[in-house]
Amino acid sequence: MASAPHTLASLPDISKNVATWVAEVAALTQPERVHWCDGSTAERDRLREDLVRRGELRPLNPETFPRCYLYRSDPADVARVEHLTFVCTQSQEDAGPNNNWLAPAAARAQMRELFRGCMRGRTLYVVPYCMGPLDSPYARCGVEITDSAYVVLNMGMMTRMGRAALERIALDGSFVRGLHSTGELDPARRFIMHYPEELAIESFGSGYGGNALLGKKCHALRIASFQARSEGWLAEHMLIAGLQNPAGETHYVAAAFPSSCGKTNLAMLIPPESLPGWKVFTIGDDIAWLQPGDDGRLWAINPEAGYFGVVPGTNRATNRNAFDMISHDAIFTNVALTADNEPWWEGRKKHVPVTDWRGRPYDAANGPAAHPNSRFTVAATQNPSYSTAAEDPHGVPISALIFGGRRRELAPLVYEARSWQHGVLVAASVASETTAAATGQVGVVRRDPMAMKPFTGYNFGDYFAHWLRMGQRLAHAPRIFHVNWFRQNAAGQYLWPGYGENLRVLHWMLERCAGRVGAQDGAIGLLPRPQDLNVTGVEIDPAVLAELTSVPASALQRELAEVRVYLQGFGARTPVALYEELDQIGRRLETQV
Ligand code: SAT
Ligand code: MN
Repeated sequence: MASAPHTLASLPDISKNVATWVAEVAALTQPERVHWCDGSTAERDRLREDLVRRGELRPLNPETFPRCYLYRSDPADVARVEHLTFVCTQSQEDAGPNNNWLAPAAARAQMRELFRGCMRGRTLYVVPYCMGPLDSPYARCGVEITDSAYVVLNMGMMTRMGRAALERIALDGSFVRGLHSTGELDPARRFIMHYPEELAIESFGSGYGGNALLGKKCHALRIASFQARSEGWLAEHMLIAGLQNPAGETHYVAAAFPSSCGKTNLAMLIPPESLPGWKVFTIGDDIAWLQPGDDGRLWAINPEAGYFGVVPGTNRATNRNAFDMISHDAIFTNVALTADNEPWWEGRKKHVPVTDWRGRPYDAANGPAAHPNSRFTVAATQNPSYSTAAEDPHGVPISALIFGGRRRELAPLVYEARSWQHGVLVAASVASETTAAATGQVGVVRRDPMAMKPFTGYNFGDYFAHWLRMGQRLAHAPRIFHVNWFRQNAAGQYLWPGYGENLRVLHWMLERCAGRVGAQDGAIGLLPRPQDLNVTGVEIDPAVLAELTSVPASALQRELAEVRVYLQGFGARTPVALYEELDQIGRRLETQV
């Protein structure tokens, strides 16, 4: 077995720790060779060529989709597997009812047997990566060991990967240890374990997305949220965008929606022609690390360097920026193919599919041509609305935090929380219909506090308390809003046009932050009055607008009762302040009815 990395001699002690760990893992997993990734283009090209030669990666039409590739995952490995994802803290209470739990020693023992000899005949890749700008005090590093070249290619686009990250690790003195093997892709032998107290992750049996690209959900959310609690910051499932109004003022917002609810679209929104002078800049589309600044404001960095976005539905009308950025240098996972060897997905207007995502001749009877959770991977710098503020080591100051979900009923288009404390209740009460981003039934409403249900690495009761404490540390806390782009009428039609028109809602929020626009006091929170929303240039019936900004009292009453029961599920760890907020809304509701 070739092992000693050529870089080792020149590296300080901490990297020798990396090398010791790599040697231990290699002894257990028995790879044929060990490759330390340097993150160079030459390395990337070689990995790509290898995968193409082995038939695992397929080059797409070089004229229309230059340097784009198709990857087909195992048909039983197409989404995150929440029921096989565990948080292994010493005490079960610390993981909370929001996580599956196993005792760390038991989980380690079980994983050890799965990993034993699993890389025989394969290459072990050592992938050092940095989450956040390399020179940011808020960035954190990790090393992922994986036997998947596809994972290496994706990590190379999604993170700052390679030699520079290893140098940063030497400065930091610590790193998150992530061990990943695709194993035999047997769903019965698939586990994603997190050991937040040891800053470690072990993932076996999946090669897909958040199960396998360990920098993303495993590190930047589950492990980081745990670290953030003890260090006094927040790791959140949020896009970050800069909004420039026609007067030239730019404000930054961070918004949390569950997977596959439009974060990527909002982060790179294109203002409609009827809203001239507006510009939207993207800082990030999925994860935000938020730190209180010396100035009392909340500052955000995007720990990622690329996007792993949902492909279906992307076209020139819905998201021209996304459509343009995925037309070159992209990896497509589980999309269909046209006769011209172009990628195809539901919602792509041009062409027709001839081969489905599994590689079979396309037949509508088999379901959609592209998998509903098919994804693109691209470097963030390919986005036409990419902002270089994403590279600012201190991040950007946040004016508004936005929460939302996919809800047919109840939740109005937008409302504002009365205070930080009320906002924490609003965020903790988020519920959304499930999507194809995780395996399981699609379209059932479930509670998804802060859109972090699958991603908080500790007890939600403690998490809510941490959020409340963070507010106390912010002299100029962002305002908190809730949105719902997905409200439907009785006939099942969407009431709000969505996409670019969502900027009208963001406009109201920014005007609220500036104290320039009014609101009406509703039991649920502060709602725009019809005259407060800028609807010039969009066709929307005043009656529909009234419906969108109203909340049926009986439904809200039911919701309050459900939220109370949900919060009680975290026992004594739920902060009393959240019940006080619930009581207050209940009282307002009574006096209103
Ligand atoms: O599979 S991922 O977790 O990377 C994507 C998502 O669910 O948001
Ligand atoms: Mn996500």
